[in-house]
Amino acid sequence: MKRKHFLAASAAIAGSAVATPALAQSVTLPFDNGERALAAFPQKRQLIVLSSRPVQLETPAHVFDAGEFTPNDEFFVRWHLPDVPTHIDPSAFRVNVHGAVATPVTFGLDDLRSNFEAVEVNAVLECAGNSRGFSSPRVPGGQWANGAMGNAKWRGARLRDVLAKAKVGTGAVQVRFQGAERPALPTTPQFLKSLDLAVAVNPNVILAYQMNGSDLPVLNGYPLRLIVPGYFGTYWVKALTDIEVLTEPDQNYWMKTAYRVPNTPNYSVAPTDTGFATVPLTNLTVRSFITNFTDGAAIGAGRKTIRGIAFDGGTGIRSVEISSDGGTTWRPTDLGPDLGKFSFRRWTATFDAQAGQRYVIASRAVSNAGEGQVQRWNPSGYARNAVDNVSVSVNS
Ligand SMILES: Nc1nc2c(c(=O)[nH]1)N[C@H]1C(S)=C(S)[C@@H](COP(=O)(O)O)O[C@H]1N2
Ligand SMILES: [Mo]
Repeated sequence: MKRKHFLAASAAIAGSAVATPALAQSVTLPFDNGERALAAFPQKRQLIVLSSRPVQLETPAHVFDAGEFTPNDEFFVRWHLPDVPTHIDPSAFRVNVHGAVATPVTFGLDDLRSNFEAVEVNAVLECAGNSRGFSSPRVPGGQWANGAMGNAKWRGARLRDVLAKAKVGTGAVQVRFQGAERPALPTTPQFLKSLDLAVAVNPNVILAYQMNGSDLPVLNGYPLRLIVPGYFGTYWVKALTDIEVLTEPDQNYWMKTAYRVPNTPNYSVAPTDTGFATVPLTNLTVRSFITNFTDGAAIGAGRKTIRGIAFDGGTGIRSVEISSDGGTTWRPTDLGPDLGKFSFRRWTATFDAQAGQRYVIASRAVSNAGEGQVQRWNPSGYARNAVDNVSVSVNS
């Protein structure tokens, strides 16, 4: 992509597509205060607007029925800081590797493309706060429904190969990542995330310059982002410009204070609990979704296919079961092709819809680690993976 393309894109961001009358449409997410505008931001189709400064866009549920991969132009967007990078010159772009290394190094995009083995991984990117809007009692934070997630084919260089060029020093414990955006106010902490060294050198962790076979959209971190398969999205630093090897655990706000969960079974506490210890959130929890019926739909009678997706934090899906009686009885579904242990996995089942009846359909997945979906609550609504119900009525 050429530079002028991004200048045009940034102009459109500055002009805020939300106000464009031709795109004035809205949706209501299924919880209180769920009214949202739909808008098409640069390089994006119409997505559900959670906020425009910072840009936070949710993928509509129907997209997850169309295929196991989420198209780039329908992939959700989440930034923490309002001033997102919009002027990116790919030929001038550099990522620095420094800190506890023998030789600090700087790479351009061509270096990363030509001088490192290109690897590909299918992996789900899910925001820790995905589905937070369903928390009961409600919790503060972005009120997402289930669209702060997506699955893509990521292509790039292994982080460990890049670190090897700099030669990580003895005493290194973590690696810290920084993107190109800067806070609007000096008192706002810069967005920084760190991985333990053992995680950073996992061969699945890559610096991605492609997503689903194309450049990353600007809003998803063009030209380069960190991919940490199995980990929540907060670690997947976008518009990556800086990699620092640390000899002490990172104490910055985004590691020490934000994105932590109760150190309790299932990261769960009672809403009245206080004083519990916390740990950093790491792996995704196992989830499944019904993708071809929406809650409250009216359907025709007869034999129906129920379709959905499932994923977990990196062991893969062992089974998905469905219920059409609100969870009283369960039966197996057929799993679709295995696209890798970090990917969405399709599942299908059939059920006989009797005229005039109402069905409460639910799905529940179990990972290869034996973990299932649980009802949990924590003050930030993180890692939600409760079993979802979809109620459908059959025309008589
Ligand atoms: N530079 C930068 N990278 C970032 C963030 C950010 O605010 N700035 N947010 C993180 C969070 S919390 C999530 S969920 C994902 C969202 O990625 P997406 O916008 O491509 O969907 O990006 C992560 N990487
Ligand atoms: Mo997130």
